[in-house]
Amino acid sequence: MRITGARVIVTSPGRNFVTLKVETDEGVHGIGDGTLNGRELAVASYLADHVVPMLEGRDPADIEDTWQLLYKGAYWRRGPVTMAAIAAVDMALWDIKGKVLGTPVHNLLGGRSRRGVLCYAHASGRTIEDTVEQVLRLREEGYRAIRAQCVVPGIDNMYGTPRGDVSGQRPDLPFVEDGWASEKYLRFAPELFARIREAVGFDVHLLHDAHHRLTPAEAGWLGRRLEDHQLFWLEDAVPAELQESFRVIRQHTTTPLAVGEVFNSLYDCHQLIREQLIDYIRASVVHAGGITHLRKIAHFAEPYHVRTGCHGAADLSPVSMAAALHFGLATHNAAIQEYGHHSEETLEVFPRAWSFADGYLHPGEAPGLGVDIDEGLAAKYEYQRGYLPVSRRVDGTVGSW
Ligand code: GCO
Ligand code: MG
Repeated sequence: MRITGARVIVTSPGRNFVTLKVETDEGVHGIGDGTLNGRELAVASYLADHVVPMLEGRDPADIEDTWQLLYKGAYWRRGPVTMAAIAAVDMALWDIKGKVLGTPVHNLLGGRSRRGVLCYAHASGRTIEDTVEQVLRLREEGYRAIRAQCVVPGIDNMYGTPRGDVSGQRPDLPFVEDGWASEKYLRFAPELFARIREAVGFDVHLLHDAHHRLTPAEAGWLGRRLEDHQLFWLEDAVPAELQESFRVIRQHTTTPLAVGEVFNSLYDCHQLIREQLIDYIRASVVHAGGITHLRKIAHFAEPYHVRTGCHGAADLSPVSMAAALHFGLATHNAAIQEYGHHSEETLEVFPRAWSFADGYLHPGEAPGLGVDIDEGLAAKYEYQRGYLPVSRRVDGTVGSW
């Protein structure tokens, strides 16, 4: 069996997605996600201009060898663009292998470790009351784990919350600018979780994302004050380029720590894992080199009591979600999966076997990844240039969004 070609499909059903479709001489095809939010066309070009010519004529069964060829063969290593491109190929090859063998990808990864993959949904409010109400509604819908984010009084626009008044935003910029003031947030967040716990009690997991904006000392302070509210995790408390900064946080709190959605490889997190500085690694199947590399991260983490909680915001396509769920069903130390809901238009472009029931996601039993792309429909949604927001502190300096 040989790969005859591969095509990059860029579509924007509400937001941009980059999909690779790999075709073979036996008529079987596989698909993979290579979406990098805000920098999509860099991956599309990396794939079309540099990777696709290397795939033609190869046996799609040799997944590990193809991975090594694309990783080591480029000489230039790692980074989100490279690793998302490799991931797209990797997912497509696992998809093909499953289809050829007539079995779901999770069966190729060792079979089922659990009944379904625990997932968390997002509650995001402008006020504490609003956020509490959303948590209650999501619990009613069957979610057993819920991430809660709320606008902090005095910081009108910030990550993870509904946008407020943006009339003051500069019209000459293609991106929006959010604000930030750590001291306001630090006083507010413990109050938010106290009020949520009062309303829902302790029979639901609560999560929170600080989105890289604190210093280690601030994160330790916050983690300690959240301990009584028993969070499932505090995510991205500090930017993690400096892995040793998590030592400081660890010394001050036992609130479980999660990090890694912007990581691309095991080399970004080996110290965090080896020194047990975190509890959950959030690397995703698309931004960390596909199923092949994500498994290596998970296996490395297992003896250190670190479990996975893969990034799954809505800017990772339904193809990524399928791959993450096969990985999550099979991998023993996969703890939870983020479930950022896709728009109806997106779900129509990507017909899929995966589903949600009673707090758990399941990849389904279809051969391969169990997800496809409707190319006719995809062609109707043209690429739209888009940027992530930028965050500025009170004095105007750029911070981490
Ligand atoms: C999360 C993430 C996302 C990212 C987004 C960037 O926890 O889901 O923080 O919301 O910000 O995926 O493209
Ligand atoms: Mg996050």
